Amino acid sequence: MKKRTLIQALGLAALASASGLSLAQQQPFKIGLILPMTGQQATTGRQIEAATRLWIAQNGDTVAGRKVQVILKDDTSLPDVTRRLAQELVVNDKVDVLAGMGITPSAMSVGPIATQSKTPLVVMAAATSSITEASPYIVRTSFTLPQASVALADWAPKNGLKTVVTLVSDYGPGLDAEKFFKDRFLFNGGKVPETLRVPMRNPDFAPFLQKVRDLKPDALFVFVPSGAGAAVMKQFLERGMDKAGIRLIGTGDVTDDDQLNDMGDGALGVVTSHHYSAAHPSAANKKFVEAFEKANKGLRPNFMAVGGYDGMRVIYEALKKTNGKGGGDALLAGMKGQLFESPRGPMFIDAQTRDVVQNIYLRKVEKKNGQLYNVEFDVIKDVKDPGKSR
Ligand code: VNL
Repeated sequence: MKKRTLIQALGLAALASASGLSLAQQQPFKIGLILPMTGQQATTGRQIEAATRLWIAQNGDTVAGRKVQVILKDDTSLPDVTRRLAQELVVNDKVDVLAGMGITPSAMSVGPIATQSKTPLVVMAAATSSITEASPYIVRTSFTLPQASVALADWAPKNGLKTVVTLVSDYGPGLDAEKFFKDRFLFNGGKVPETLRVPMRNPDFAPFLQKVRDLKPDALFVFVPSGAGAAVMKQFLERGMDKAGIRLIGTGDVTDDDQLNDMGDGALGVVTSHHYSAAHPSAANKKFVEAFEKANKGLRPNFMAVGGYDGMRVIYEALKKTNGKGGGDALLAGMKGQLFESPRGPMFIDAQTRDVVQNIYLRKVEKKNGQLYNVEFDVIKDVKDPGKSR
């Protein structure tokens, strides 16, 4: 009996080594996914969680013979909580990869943990340029505000907009949007009579919009984080700013696909620049949107969902390259330089900066089949983050 057990054990060991499996590989590969599932940024968490579930449903939960396990934690978008959760995931759960990061302060707070533990951190949402410099283990699959803002600063003066007031959320991505829009717009001969900043938490846009109305620029450029766009749009229209001849422009965060359809016809004609639209006309995107909506009671995927979906691809491909072995440095190496077709279009992880290189599209809100969409009308190809050359 004893002998038989030993022989069986040896047989299993031989089988395991023949298939290249070590004991460590029989442990699940753990992804510590930290998202704001409640609180002000909950829509971002919901979108990314749904996208990671869709990725796994479509691609399986086993990669190179290794079972993948996602451990989801809600940081309520408070960076102190993000940091504590990341610490616990690394120390107690021994996760192989950290991922998520709904807002910039969350991503920044986890940078040192990623570095010290040599754990790759895949930033799926946050979009301040400098995030990738917070740790050599950070890889980004979302976008950067400089990437999105410069395109619009080139478009605006060619389309009759000579004076533009900026209105941004007063933290990392907003300051990036303001700086990169303004610098480029001034360079192109435009005028920026005022730069306005609203608090990130519980913003009241009314006093700022009143000020814009009084200044009467050709356009108002807006950056607010995903989820806040509908409030801006509502107050912009309620104040009759459009009727006063002021156009609303911005990065695509303001006409977020998550909310756009509820904004009403007042949103028609709003021009934004961004890396993803649910209306992006490719077969890959059509398939993605249909599957996402089907799996989520008709919820339309937004740019956050795409950041999560592509983040999962980057993790899966890196794990494949290590033949299921993993290891922080090997995974990081496997993430660098990935090039693939995303639902957003072609995308590339720059091996040097670990940041995303992608197309930026100019889009206009139009009605298609009774629904509002950001319809792309121009593209700037393979845009690197302009923030990296500062
Ligand atoms: C950030 C940037 C967050 C863009 C966003 O929505 C967004 C960020 C939550 O870096 O904090 O749309």
